Amino acid sequence: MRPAWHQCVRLVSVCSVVVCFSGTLAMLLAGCTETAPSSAPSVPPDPATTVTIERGSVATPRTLVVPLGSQVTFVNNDRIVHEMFSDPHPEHDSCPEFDAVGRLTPGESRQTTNLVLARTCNFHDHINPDIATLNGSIRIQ
Ligand SMILES: [Cu+2]
Repeated sequence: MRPAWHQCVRLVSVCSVVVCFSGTLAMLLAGCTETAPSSAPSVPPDPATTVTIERGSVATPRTLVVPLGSQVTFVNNDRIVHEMFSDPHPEHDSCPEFDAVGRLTPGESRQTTNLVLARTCNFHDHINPDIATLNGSIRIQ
């Protein structure tokens, strides 16, 4: 027995409602993701606790004095990779907090973990350990 014409019409309209509904849902979801903030506004690094590398050397003061418990941000604004670690080279065991920085590709930045011991941490670029302008020290007090 052939389905009656009105049954086909009803089937088609049910299908269109489903398609329409899922389309609307997709649009709503897309709208939600588009209107949601893409990312929190980036906070510029605090110059008091930031070491910036540019054109093959540390561009900010190579000696910083930071408060106990703070973190130091290393920013690589150079065109080449740098690997920032604490002295001595190659053991890097004087200030393990610096292990969190390590390899920085151009444009990348990373923080030490919290510097919770009052002391002076000397650092260097593990790729260029003998380049004095890529060495520095952080006094934690
Ligand atoms: Cu090293």
